[in-house]
Amino acid sequence: MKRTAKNKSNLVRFGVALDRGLLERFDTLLRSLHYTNRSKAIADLIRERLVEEDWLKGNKMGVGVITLVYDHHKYQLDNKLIDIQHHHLGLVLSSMHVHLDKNLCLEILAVRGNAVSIKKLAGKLGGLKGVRHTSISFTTTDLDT
Ligand code: NI
Repeated sequence: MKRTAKNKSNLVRFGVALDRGLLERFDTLLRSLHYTNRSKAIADLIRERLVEEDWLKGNKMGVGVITLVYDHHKYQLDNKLIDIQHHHLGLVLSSMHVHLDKNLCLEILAVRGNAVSIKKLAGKLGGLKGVRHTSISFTTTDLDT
């Protein structure tokens, strides 16, 4: 039967066969994350994977966060970290510094650019002596999908 009502929604329903145990674990995760809608959770997962794929190709602009934990007693490390950021003004949007304890500092950088440039920057910062941990997370401003 042909639909007469105009459906402007792009929603598509499809069936997925999953292992029962896998689905139960997924539902447990969704409850812990306070998801009330399994469809939204699956759409979020797919979107996350697509964003990651675009980033890995390095050809799309994205925004992200570089997180660094470092020992501020390390000679000149603060200056080196700041110096590198000053040389990447096109990538670094903002930074936040947190004194974690007597020795450790947390530096959080909001960045915008392509994956290759941001990974390079994170590598430069994270490769300095005294940096204990570096992580990058990224997302996109292109949320049409
Ligand atoms: Ni500090």
